[in-house]
Amino acid sequence: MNALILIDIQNDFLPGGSLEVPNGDEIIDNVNSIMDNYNIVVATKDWHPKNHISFASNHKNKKVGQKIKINNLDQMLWPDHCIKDSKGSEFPEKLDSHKIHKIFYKGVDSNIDSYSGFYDNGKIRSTGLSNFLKKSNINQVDIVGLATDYCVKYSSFDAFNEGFNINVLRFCVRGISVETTETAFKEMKDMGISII
Ligand code: VGL
Ligand code: ZN
Repeated sequence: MNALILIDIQNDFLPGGSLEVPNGDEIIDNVNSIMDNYNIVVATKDWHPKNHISFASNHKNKKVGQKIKINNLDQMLWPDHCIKDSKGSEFPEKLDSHKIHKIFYKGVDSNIDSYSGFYDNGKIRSTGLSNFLKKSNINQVDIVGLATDYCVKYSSFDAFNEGFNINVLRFCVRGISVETTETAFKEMKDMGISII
């Protein structure tokens, strides 16, 4: 049984959004075109409270793009994005979201960020995604979405470590910056993840 995981395909990560991924909108038609090839389609949503620690606006004298340490974890500071129940956190209209069987929410705790769709950055809280896939007898997982260099990368690492066979589909992912995206593809390959 196979599953397609849509990582954070949300308005704020698309051109015009508050944390836009360059050309992120190019993946939507491609993702729509493959959804019917899977037994199950699931999606993650970045889903932050307004006071989330990853927002530069919640720290005095800090700017977007600065890296800080919080509880010994590296934290990049972002513009406010994907605030729960906001327009920016919704799926884009063009996405065939009626084909999504279940949505998993990440970054919901104000005190810790969560790049992976499986666990938060401290590996403390599970989103339930892994259990859901295992209960559904999924062994093959294809990963698509935004952004290659953050949430797609860490979701693929966790999927790999959870024992799934995984592919990251290059024509259905885009990254925030060219450099970190190149590094992300290399790290994924080095781990044994196939990029197809
Ligand atoms: C993401 C930065 C902050 C992502 C989420 O979905 O890649 N990046 N929150
Ligand atoms: Zn976020």
